Parts: sequence; C-alpha cells; structure tokens
Amino acid sequence: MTSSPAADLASVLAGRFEREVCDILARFADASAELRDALATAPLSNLLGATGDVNVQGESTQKLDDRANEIFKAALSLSSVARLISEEEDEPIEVGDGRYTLGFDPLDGSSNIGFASVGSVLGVYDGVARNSFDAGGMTGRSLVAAAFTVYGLPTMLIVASREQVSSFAFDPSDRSWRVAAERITVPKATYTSINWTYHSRWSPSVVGGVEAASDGLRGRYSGSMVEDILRVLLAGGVFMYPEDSSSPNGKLRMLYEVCPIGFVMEAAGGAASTGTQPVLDVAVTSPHQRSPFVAGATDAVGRYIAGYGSAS
Ligand code: AHM
Ligand code: MG
Repeated sequence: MTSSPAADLASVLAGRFEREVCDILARFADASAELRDALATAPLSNLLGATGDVNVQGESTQKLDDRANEIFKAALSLSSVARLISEEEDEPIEVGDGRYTLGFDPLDGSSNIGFASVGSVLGVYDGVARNSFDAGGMTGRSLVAAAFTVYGLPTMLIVASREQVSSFAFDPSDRSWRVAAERITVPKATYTSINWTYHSRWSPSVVGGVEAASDGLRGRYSGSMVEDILRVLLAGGVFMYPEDSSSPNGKLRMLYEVCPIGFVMEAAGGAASTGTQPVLDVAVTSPHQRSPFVAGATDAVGRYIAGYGSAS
C-alpha cells in the first residue's frame, strides 16, 4: 500500500511516538516549512541584516533570528508543553501544565544567513520539573525526541526517537515532508569538521583530541552546525566544537544544540562527548549552559577521547 505523500511524516511519527510528541514534532515541521519560505525570499523582503539588539548570549541578533523565534514560539506553545527554552529568549517561557519542556534554536548558523545553509533544532524533554535547574539539574537522557532542519536544497528534516533516526525532504509542490531515508546509521568517519582557525586557543588536550580524531579525514566546516552534522550523519565524520581560551566551556548550548544533536547521534549509532563524558550524561543547571561538543562516528569520537585523555 502506498501512502499519500502528505501523510508521510505524520504516518512515520505515529508509529514511533506518543500522540503529544507527534503533535510537537508536526508543529516543528510546519514551523520549519514557514521559516524556509521566509529564508527563500529574505533578500527581496527586507529580512536580511541585524536588528541592532544583542541576545542573552551576547550575540548580535539578525532580523531572521527574531522572525524564526516568533514562528517557533507560536507553533510550539501547545497544551502538552510546560516551558519553552529558546536560544533567543533570556528566560524560559512558561507555557502551561503540560508534560514536556522544549529546547529550540530557531535559527542555527546565523552567521550564514543570506549566504549558505542554516537550520533549526528541537529537543523534546519529558518530565522536566519546573524547578529542575535549582534541584541539581537534569540531563539529556530525559529527551524522548529530537529533530533538526537544514534549509538547503533540498530542505531536510531529521527526526530521532531513542531507537531510530529518519530523514524527510520538503516537497514545495504540495508542502509535504516525505521520507528520504527510513533509518540513518552513521557511517565510518570520512570528514572532520572543526573551526581550525581557533588552533592557537586550544589546550594540549584539545590539540591531542582534534589531531587524533582528524587523522586521515578530509576537512569540511560550514559555520552551521546543522549542515555539518547532516554531512556527518549521511557521509560519516566527526564534528567538533571544543573548549578554547575564548570559550572555556565551548560555544554550543546544552538544551537546544548539544543534547538534541547528541541524542540524534547516539540513536544513529554514533557518539557524542564532551571529551570526558557522553554529553547526554552532563547535568544541566541553567537554560543557556554551554558545553564542549564532539559528535559523530564512534571511531572518530573514540580517537578524540583517547587523544584528549593522553595529552592531559
Ligand atoms: P548560532 O546558533 O548563534 O548560529 O551559533 C551556533 C553556530 C553553529 O551552528 C556553528 O557550528 C558555530 O556556531 C560556528 O561558530 P564559529 O564561527 O565560532 O566557528
Ligand atoms: Mg545555534
């Protein structure tokens, strides 16, 4: 039996997640399609450039960061949700009495807006108490689903449960998300993805880890984590954003970058580490907590951990 194209995403989700999680993921997909439209015409609609504001991370906010944040906030404010934690919001947004906390980066890779691929990231956390940050933290192990979008050609949506990662391609002719790959398993590493210009900021441990992980691999780095992670998932490799002297805890944020992507990577048979422990085991005690992040094929992540440890 062939399902209608438009039913593809919904029917796949229904077999893998509880109904409320299906609804959250479907809303994330709808919001991604809306943002894709805004990105596609941004140079023609005065949507490029900075707002003049600086976000809680100290980063200059782009007009599209704001637009993306509004799109995802509206889409994800559901009765099943307790709180929303967005990269673009100083504080968590209390939504209601629902069961799930959602962490999202509405527009990842902001420095590439107007030039190259950007994306969106979502983590669906189950049973996170309102005051869990005060009560010693939570970990990425409470994720029940994660998803990310890459707005390129094709526009791709990746959805992970604990057991399975699938990809969907957006078809603009009927605005459907159709299965591209039913089950993604991270291949053996081919590519290494890191900002090498930070080499002089790295500790001997990081140098040891990066060199060991990258040995024999080909370099690709876009400045959009989502794009680099998609390459790692489909073609094999390792993505690294380690700690450095300017960012002692790394740059990427736990709840809406590191943990969701770490969850995807583990579900696809890969690994995700800080260099000393799996990222999903790290206690998160504040909404915008950062972490060093090394994710990808288990062979390369294993070499990073060994190289990191032997240099310290
Ligand atoms: P953003 O969410 O503000 O765009 O920041 C995260 C991005 C990642 O997508 C990317 O891997 C990294 O920042 C690039 O940072 P850098 O320019 O320091 O290499
Ligand atoms: Mg980001």
